[in-house]
Amino acid sequence: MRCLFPDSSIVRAVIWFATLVSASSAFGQTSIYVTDTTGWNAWMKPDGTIMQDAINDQQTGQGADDFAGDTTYAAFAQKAGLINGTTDGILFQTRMNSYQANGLAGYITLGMDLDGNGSIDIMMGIDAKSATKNIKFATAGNGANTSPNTTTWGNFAGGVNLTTSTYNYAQAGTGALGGTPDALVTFGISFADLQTGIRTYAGPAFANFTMSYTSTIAFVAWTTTQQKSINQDMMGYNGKGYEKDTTTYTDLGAITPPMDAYGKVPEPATFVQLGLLLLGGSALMLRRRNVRAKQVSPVASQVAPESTGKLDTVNR
Ligand SMILES: [Ca+2]
Ligand SMILES: [Ca+2]
Ligand SMILES: [Ca+2]
Repeated sequence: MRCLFPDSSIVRAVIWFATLVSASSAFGQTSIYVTDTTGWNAWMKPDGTIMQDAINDQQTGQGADDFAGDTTYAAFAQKAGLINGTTDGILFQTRMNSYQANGLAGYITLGMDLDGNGSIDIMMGIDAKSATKNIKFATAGNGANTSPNTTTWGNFAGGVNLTTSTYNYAQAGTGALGGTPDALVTFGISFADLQTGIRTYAGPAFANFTMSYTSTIAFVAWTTTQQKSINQDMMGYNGKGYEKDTTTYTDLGAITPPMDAYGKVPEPATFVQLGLLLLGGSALMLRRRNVRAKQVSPVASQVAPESTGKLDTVNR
C-alpha cells in the first residue's frame, strides 16, 4: 500500500490554501458608519433566538434609557468593519423606547464575558452626558458577577473619546414601539482601544487578550442614572426588580452567546469547510500522483450541521 503521508508538494498546497483562507478573512472588510441602516446583527439569547426587551420596564422613569426591541426591531445589534472607512472596530446600536432631543438621560454599560464562562470580566461604560463623550472601562468586582445581584465593579477609567464617527443619537427611521418615537443610539470602538482597555482593566487573566474580527465576547447590557450600580434597565430582562435577581444571566437569557466582532456566533461548519478545503487540496495532489480514488477519504458525510448562530441581518 502506498503511503499517504503528505510529501513536500502536498505541504506546499496546504500552506497555499491556508494562506488564501487567512488572507480572505483579513482583507476586504467593509466600511461601517454610525448611520448605517442595514447589515446589523441582532443580539441573541443563548437559545439562539433574538434577545428582546419590553418597553416601560426601566426603573427610574426615563424612557430615553429604556431598551426596546422585538423580533422585527432589534433592541441591540452590532457590526464590525472599518469604522468610517479607516479603523478596524465594532459598532453597537441599541433602540430606546423614547427619543428625546437631549439624548440619553443616563449611561449605557456593557458587561463583557471574555472567556465564555458566564461571568462578567470587565465593564465598558458609555458616557454620552459629559461635555466630551467617552467610553471607559471598569474592572469587575470580587463577587461572582454571574447575575444582576452578584455583579459589581470598580471605578471607570481609561477614557476613549467618542467622535461623530463613533457616536450617534437619532430618532429611529422605522419602528415606534409602544406608539412613541424610538431612538437609535450607536457607539463604537476600535479593536486597538478595546484591546488596550481589556488588557489594562480585565485582570491578569486577560493581560494578553487579542481583539480581532474572530475574537469572541459574550455581552450583557444595562442602563444606569450613575455609573456605580445597575438601576435602570437590564437588556433582555422583561420586568423590574432585576438588580436583586440571583438567577444567572445565562438562565435569564440576558447574556449573548460568545460572538465574534460582527455579532455572530462562530459556525463550527467554518472550520469543517476549511478542513474540507485542505483535504480537497491534498486529494488533488494525490490524484495527480495517480493515487487510486478509493484511497481518498470520503469527507462528504462529515459536514457538521449548520450553527444556530447563522442569523439574517436586521435593518434599523
Ligand atoms: Ca426596556
Ligand atoms: Ca417607543
Ligand atoms: Ca468570564
